[in-house]
Amino acid sequence: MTVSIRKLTLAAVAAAATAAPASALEIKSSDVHPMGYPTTDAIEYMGQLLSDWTNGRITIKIFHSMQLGGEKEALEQVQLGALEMTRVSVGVVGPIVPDFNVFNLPYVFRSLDQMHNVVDGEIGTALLDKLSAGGLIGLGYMDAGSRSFYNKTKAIETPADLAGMKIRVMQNPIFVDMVNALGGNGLPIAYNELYTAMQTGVVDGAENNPPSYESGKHYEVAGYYTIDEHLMVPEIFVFSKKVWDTLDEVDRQLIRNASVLAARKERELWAAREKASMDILREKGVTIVENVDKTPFIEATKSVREKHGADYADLLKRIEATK
Ligand code: GTR
Repeated sequence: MTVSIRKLTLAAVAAAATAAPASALEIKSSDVHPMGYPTTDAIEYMGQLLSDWTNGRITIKIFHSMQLGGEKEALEQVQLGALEMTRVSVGVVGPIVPDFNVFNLPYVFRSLDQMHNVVDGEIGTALLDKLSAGGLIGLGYMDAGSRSFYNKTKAIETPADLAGMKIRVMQNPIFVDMVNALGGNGLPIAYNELYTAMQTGVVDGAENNPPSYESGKHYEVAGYYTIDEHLMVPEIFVFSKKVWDTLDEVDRQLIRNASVLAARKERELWAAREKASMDILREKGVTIVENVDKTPFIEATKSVREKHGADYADLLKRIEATK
């Protein structure tokens, strides 16, 4: 099933060679993460491939580390065509293409394999296609593991420990409802404002995967981490439809081929980084609650799956049936 790197490269080079001379294209792409993170490194790799295939005619310039602000703004810029590309969490895509919210429901996936089979299969492709109605071209998915709670005051063992805690979530009402259903107080705040929000006590904590918690140095201000894995939200990288419509077919194919390889690269980098981040967190003395009983977390969030999943019953059944 998987197309080899060699095939994609040969096809891309052949396409580039037979094409009429096309104009130079610098793709500006943003990411909230720093260089050295799986997502930014994968996009850098994509840029190298494009540049190699076209003798430097197509390049990617990465605006990393929140240089262009948060993810909501980045998506708006891409919709307007002011920015060609961005890599974001599906968490902020739900408000643009509601079907994506099926991936934003707590405990919707049983395993990483199931999530991979969903995004790599018909469901994942159909959802990417829907993005064009929102002015975006979906290029591919990236891994982001599972998200878990962290805070500055105590080790969370059960949902009851979240009582009264202000927890930052991504800007999507589902996540506010999720934290509230667990007994906490969910507050939507942009990622680029989170560290300060925790430091100054605007919130008591947040939730994220180990690489984000570690690379954002959030453990410095919130040293209790509970591996309850309430969300497994994939990420996507998208191109501006406005710009895409001006590109010729050859360039689009080159970008598509490089995207397949970039997504594959990120998946490899992700698995390694997740382990490395957990090691760093242990080394830094973070209190990590592992082997937590997930049952009460799953039960407490049932109402969220029911409320926000109601319009997508068929889609959810197909996800459930995916191995
Ligand atoms: C990270 C994700 C980012 C961003 C961030 C957040 O895991 O990679 O794209 O969504 O979480 O919590 O805002």
